[in-house]
Amino acid sequence: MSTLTDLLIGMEKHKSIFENEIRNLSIPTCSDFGSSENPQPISFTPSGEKLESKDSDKVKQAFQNSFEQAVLKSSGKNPSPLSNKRVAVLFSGGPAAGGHNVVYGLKKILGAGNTLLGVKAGPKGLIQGDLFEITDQNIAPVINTGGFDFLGSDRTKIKSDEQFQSVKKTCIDNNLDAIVVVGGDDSNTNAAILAEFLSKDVKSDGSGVQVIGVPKTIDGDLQIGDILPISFGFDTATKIYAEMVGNILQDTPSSRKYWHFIKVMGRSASHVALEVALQTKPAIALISEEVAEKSIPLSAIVDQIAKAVVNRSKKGINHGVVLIPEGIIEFIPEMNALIAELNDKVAMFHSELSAKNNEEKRNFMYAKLTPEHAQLMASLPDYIEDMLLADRDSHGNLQVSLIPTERLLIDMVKVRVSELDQSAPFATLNHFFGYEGRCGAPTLFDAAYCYNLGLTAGSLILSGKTGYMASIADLNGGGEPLGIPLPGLLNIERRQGKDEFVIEKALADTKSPAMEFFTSRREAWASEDLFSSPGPRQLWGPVSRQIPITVALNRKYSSLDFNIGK
Ligand code: FBP
Repeated sequence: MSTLTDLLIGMEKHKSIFENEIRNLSIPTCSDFGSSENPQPISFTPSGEKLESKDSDKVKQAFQNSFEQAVLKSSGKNPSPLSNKRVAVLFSGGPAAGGHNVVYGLKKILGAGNTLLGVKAGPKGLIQGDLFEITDQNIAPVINTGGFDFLGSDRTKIKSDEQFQSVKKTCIDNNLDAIVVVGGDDSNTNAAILAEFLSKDVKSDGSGVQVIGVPKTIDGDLQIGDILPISFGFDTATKIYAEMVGNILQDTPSSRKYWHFIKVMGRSASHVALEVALQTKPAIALISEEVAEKSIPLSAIVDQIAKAVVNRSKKGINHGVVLIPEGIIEFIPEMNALIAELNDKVAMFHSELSAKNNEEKRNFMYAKLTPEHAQLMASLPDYIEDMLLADRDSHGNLQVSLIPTERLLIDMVKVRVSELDQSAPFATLNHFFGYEGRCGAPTLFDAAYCYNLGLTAGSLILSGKTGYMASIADLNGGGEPLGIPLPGLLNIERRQGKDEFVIEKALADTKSPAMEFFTSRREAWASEDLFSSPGPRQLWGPVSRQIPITVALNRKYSSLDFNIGK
């Protein structure tokens, strides 16, 4: 007879009761693909929608073989079955819940007649040629599970000639016909560039290797109106953060002693902060895009929070929650100008800086900056200065997750509250919710969305397409598989002192329905406790089919339900 300890040991290595149950969860599937268990590939036809970027002419010149602007939709027909294709899939950048189901969807749609290979550890693995075959047996344990551990991921940007040649060698050595890049804006930019580079002369007959992107990022900043309502991972991450913020909100009038300053991940855009705010209704939620648009200086942000603290204190409410988007520092006008200069100078003096300790780096940089920026930089606490000087990631992004903005705001608000009202109690705690939300088990939405993205990406490959990103639109309806031409999304942006083709991050629109709803309620949320808790995410039951509130409002859906497969 098995004992309780046997049972517990049996749950090791991803075999908890929960994990065993979710592997068997049936995954809602768009009707275009037929059944979830036995999906059939679709073929594509132009949807009538064309993408036009401000730099289209320059993109056309640079992407002569892969330039496309027409969005593709399902033709309602199945392509004549292709076989013997060898397809590699890789994860790129930060993890996001549902990635394993993209791979599962690809495996299902490619079927037994084609081979799916997994690239280990992201773009770096593609450069190094580190691939393995994905079988029905090795994928089975990761279906519906969170994380990217099946393949691993990294943030290598494929940019040097040598790296591009190594990728070509990997294609030749592994006899590849296609590569699927699962990533965010930067990784899909890389996918577009790879699609052009690999468009011909890779195989002995002079043909190329197809490249298809899949939109991943918890940040939600890879979204394109109705044709790409959201990237995968956003729903799971925001629901996890919302549960945690909801729990803290519930604690505040219980213990009645703290103001919690909670920074939430999301890099530059405030989609995550806005979504969590709409789900939980805290006293204050800052929105970076609004700060930039209205040119609100740091002192005014501090003043706004301090006044809310004092006003609530007058009503006997000495607690609250302030939600802070991860990247707000880049949107505060004076800080933005400083960071822009630092981005160029950190790139310019990279080797000199790398040999110095933090204090030496600061002093070195004061001498290189314009006097106005040097003065601003010196006025900041050391813990902020050091992070502003830290290395950018390989795509040239400031590593905003390392900047403790929540601490900076607490320090400054403390001073301002005591200036406004010395009797207002102001005890604080700070939190950063980021890594907690990226690898949780996917919500039913992310599980379904990702499986269908995998089916769409596989169908694009089997239809011979390259340079497209898979998408599922009309989430409130039955779900519509689309192919979005990556070159149509490219613009020119200045990165690390150079002009580069990039897919621009989709920032939160301050005039969007979601923002309008938020601004119509925030004063009420600031003046008294009106918070609510969305609770833990559900995979079964009445709330399991909810899409993000911001997506439903902005896409003007009539409900919060996703109806894929209904
Ligand atoms: P991606 O853009 O690669 O999806 O990454 C998202 C993110 O979680 C951001 O929200 C955050 O700023 C960043 O990754 C943190 O990066 P790292 O994992 O390298 O610490």
